[in-house]
Amino acid sequence: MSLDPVLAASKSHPKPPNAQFAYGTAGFRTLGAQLDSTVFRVGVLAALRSAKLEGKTIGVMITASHNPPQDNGVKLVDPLGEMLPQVWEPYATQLANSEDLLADVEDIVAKENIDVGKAGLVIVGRDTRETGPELVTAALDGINVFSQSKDFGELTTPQLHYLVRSHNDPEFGEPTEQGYIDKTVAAVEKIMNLWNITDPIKITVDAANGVGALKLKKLKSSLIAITVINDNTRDKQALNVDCGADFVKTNQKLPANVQPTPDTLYSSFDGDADRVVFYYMEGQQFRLLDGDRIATLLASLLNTLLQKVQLKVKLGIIQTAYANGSSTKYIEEQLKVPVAFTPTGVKHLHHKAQEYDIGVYFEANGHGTVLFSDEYIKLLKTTNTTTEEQQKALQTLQLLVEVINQTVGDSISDLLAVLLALKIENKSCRDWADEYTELPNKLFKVLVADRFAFKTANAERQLVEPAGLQEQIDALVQQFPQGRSFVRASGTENAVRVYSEAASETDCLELGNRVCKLLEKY
Ligand code: G16
Repeated sequence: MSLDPVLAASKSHPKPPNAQFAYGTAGFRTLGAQLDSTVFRVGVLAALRSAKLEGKTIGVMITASHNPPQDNGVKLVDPLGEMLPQVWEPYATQLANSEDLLADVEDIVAKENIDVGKAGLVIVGRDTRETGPELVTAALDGINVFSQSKDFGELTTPQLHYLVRSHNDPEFGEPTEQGYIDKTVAAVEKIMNLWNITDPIKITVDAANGVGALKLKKLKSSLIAITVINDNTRDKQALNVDCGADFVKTNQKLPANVQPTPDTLYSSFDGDADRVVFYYMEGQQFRLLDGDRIATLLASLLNTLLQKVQLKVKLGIIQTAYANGSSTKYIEEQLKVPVAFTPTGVKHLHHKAQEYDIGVYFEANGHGTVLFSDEYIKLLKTTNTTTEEQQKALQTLQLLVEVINQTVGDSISDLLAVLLALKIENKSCRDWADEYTELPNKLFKVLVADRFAFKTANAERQLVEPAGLQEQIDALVQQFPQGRSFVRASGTENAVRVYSEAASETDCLELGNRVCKLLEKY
C-alpha cells in the first residue's frame, strides 16, 4: 500500500512555522489553537501503531486535563489501555516536528517494518474544551489515511482507556460507554449487598466544570447518591478555574461553590476525570486527603481482606518524589508494605506497578489506580474458603478487580473504591485523616527561560543540570528540620515545579521560597 495519501491529507493541516512540539509526561500539550497539525500527525501515527500490532485497536484522547481552558493536548493509548510505549514517543515527536512528512512516515514504517495495510481501528475521545471538535476532525483525517476510525465524542480519559481495552479484550467488558457504567455500578452494588450496606454512598463532587460532571450524572443506582457541583461544561472558560483536583491540591483549600458541612467528605476531579482528591473541614481546619491517602486507604483494605482469606501475595505501593514523607513512613512502618519510587507521570508508576500481584500506585495529586496481576486474578478464582467471613472477603477482593479501572487512574472508579473502603472499614473522614500526620508541604510553579535545561536523576529527586544547583538546594534543605525539596521541569506546562516539605508550616514556606529564589537567574 502506498504511503503517498498522507501528503494530500496533510495539506488541510499545515504545521505552524517555527513551532516545536515534544511528547511529554502526558503526550503533547500546548495552546489548543496550535495543535491542529500535531493532532493530525498523531492520528497518522495511531494508524501506524495499529498496523504494527496487526490491526489491534488503538486510542487517541484529546485533552489537556488539568491545564487552563485555552490549552489542549493529545495522547495515544495502546491496546490493553496502557500509554504509548516510551520507545514510540520519539516517533510522535519526529512526526509532530517534521518538515517532510512523507519521508518521516517512510522512515518509521521502515524502522518498525510496518505493513500499513494491516491497520485496524483507531478510536477517538475528547474532553469538553472549545478546541476539541476541530481537533477531533484533524485526528480523524490523520487516522483515515491508513486505518478505520470511530469517534466516541466526549469521554473521560479513563473511559477512552476502558474502551480501547474492551475493543481488544472482550472479556474486559462491553466496548461501549454504557458497558463501562454498567460494569462499575454492578460491582459497587454487589459489594454493598455483600456487606449489607443499605444506606447509599453519598458525596458532593466538584467536577472542575469538566467532562466528569456529564459522566457522573449517568451513574444510575439507588445505592449511589452523588451531588455534582462545578458542572458547567457549557462555559468553556470555566474549566479547572478556581476548582478541580489540581486547584485543591496545589492551593490546599476548598474549591469555589463548596459550602462545607463540618466533618463531611467532599471530592474534586480534574478536567478529564483521571485524578481525584478528597477533603473535609475539621472546625476551621481544611484537611486534604490526597493520592497518598488514597493509596494507604486502599492498600490497607486489600491487606485486611487478604489476611482474612489467608492469601499471601506480593503487594506494593508506588509513589513519586511528591509523596509526603510521613505517608512513606506510615506505609513502611505501620502497613508494612514495600514502597517503590518512580519519576512523575502515571506511565512510569503504571509500569512499576505491573511488577507486583497487587500494585497500588498513586501520585500525590490524586492520579492513580490499583493493578492486579493475571496470576492474582486466577488465584482468587481457585481459592477455597471455610467460613462465611472468609467467603465475603474473597468475593469483595474479586469485585474490587471490577470496580477499579485497571487501565489507568480513574476519578469515578477511584471515588467509588474509596467510599466503599470507608464503609467496609467503618472509617469516618477523621479516622482516615488521623492515620498519620502529614509534614507541611507546598508546591510552587516558577517560570524560567528554558525548562528543558533542568535535568534530573534518582526518580526526579535530584537535579543533575544546571550544574551546581542541586548542591545549593541541599545546603538550604539542611537548615530545616525534616526538610526536603526538589526541582523538576513540568512535562505538561511551560514551567519548573518546586516542592518543599519541612517540620513546620513556616519552615516549609521559607524553604520553598528560598529554593524558588535560587531559580531567578535561570
Ligand atoms: C499529567 C500526568 C501526571 C502528572 C501531571 C503533572 O496529569 O498524567 O502523571 O503528575 O500531568 O505533570 P507535570 O508535573 O510533569 O506537569 P494530567 O492529569 O494533567 O493528565
